[in-house]
Amino acid sequence: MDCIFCKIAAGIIPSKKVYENEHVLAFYDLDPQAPVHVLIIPKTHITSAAEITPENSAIVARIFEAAAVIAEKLELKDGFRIVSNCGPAGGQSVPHLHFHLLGGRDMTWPPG
Ligand code: DGP
Repeated sequence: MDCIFCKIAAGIIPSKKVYENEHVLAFYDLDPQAPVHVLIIPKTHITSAAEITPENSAIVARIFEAAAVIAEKLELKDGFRIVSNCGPAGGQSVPHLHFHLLGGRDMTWPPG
């Protein structure tokens, strides 16, 4: 298991958990880019959004269901942003599918 987020999902590397169910784990990002910066990951290894297929795409729905629960729990009443960086040009640094949930400040557009 040579994947940081697989190790976090397995509890081998500690994280500050926000939400967890059978399929999904959410924890605070080590390098927050907003007052609230949570990473939501599938517990099973999928490398990136580019690896989503009809066979594994249900996890994306589970992740967005978790995002709505987390946003409610963290009182992001004014809104939030969900981002998934994909591949080197997309700015992905950890090759395990993850969604950044950012909130607590006004977001800018376009992102850098
Ligand atoms: P990305 O660059 O989109 O692949 O996002 C990866 C994020 O993961 C980045 O914001 C920093 C965060 N990160 C990397 N390693 C760890 C870790 O060990 N623990 C936590 N909580 N976050 C991590």
